[in-house]
Amino acid sequence: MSCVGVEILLIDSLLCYPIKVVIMQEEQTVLSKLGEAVKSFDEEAAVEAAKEALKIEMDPLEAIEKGLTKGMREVGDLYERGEVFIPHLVAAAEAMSSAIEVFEPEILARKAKRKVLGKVVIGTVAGDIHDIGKNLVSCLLTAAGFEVHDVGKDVSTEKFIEKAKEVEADVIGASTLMTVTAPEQKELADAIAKSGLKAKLVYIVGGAAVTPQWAEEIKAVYAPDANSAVKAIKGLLETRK
Ligand code: B1M
Repeated sequence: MSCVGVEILLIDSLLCYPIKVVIMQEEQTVLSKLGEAVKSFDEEAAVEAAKEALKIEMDPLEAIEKGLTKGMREVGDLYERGEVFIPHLVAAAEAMSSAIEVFEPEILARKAKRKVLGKVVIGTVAGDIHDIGKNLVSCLLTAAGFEVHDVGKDVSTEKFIEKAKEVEADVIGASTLMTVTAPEQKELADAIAKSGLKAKLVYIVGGAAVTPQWAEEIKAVYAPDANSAVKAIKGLLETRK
C-alpha cells in the first residue's frame, strides 16, 4: 500500500474512533435502561428502552441477553434471597416479555428466505409455566428458517409426542427452569425412544435448571442459550442427513 493509502487509513481510523466510542456509550446506556426497567418492574420503560435500542440499530439479541436477561437474573437473585416476591417476578416477566415483543419483528425480519431447515416441536415441560426463554428459542429458530411448532408451557410428554408425530418433527425441544420439573425431560427422552419417531430426531433440552451433565445423562443435546440452541440444531441436522 502506498504512503498516501496508509495516511488515509490512519485518518479514517482516527476519525472513526470517537464515533465508535459514542456508539458504545449509547449502547451501554440502553443496556442499563433495559436491565433497570426489568428490575424496577416498569413495563413502559422496558418498551421505551427496547424502541431506543432499535433506533440506534443495536443487535436485538445482544439487547435481550445483555440488558433484559441480565436484569431478570438479578430479580431472580433478589427473589432467592427473599427480598422480592412472586408478584415482583410476574411484573418483571411482563416488562421483559413486552420488550421482547418490540424486538421480535426485527429478529424475524432478519429471517433468511430459503427452504425450511427442519421441523421443530418445542415447549416447556409439564408442571413448569416459565416460558420467556423457550419463547426466545422459538423466535430464533423461526428466524433461522425452521418450521416451529410451539406447544406452549406446562406441556405433557404425551402432547410433545403427539405433536411430533403429527408434524413429522426433526427436533423436539424441551425447556425447564425448575429442578422439580427437570425429571419431565427424562420422561420425554424415554417416551421419544419408545415412540417410533424418526431415528435421527434431535432431542434438545435447555433452561436454567438444565446442566450439560443432566443432558448427557438423559441422552439429550444441551444448549445454554437460544443462540447455541439454533447453532446446535443446525449442525446436528446437517450431520444427521
Ligand atoms: Co420462577 N423460578 N417460579 N417465575 N423464575 C425461577 C426459575 C427460580 C430459579 C427463581 C429462584 O428461586 N431464584 C426458581 C426455581 C428454583 C429451582 O427449581 N432451582 C423459580 C420458582 C421456584 C418459581 C415458583 C415455584 C415460585 C412459586 O410459586 N413459589 C413458580 C413456578 C410455577 C410453575 O412453573 N409451576 C414460579 C413462577 C414464576 C413467574 C410466573 C412469576 C415468572 C415466569 C413468567 C414467565 O415465564 N412467563 C418467574 C420468573 C420470571 C423467574 C425468574 C426470575 C426468571 C426466569 C426468566 O424468564 N429468565 C427465574 C430466576 C432465574 O432463572 N434465574 C425463576 C429469562 C430467560 C430469558 O432465561 O428462561 O433461563 P431462561 O432462558 C434462557 C436459557 O435458559 C435458554 O435460553 C434462554 C436465553 O437465551 N433456554 C433454552 C431456555 N429454554 C431453553 C430450551 C432449549 C435451549 C435453551 O432447548 C429446547
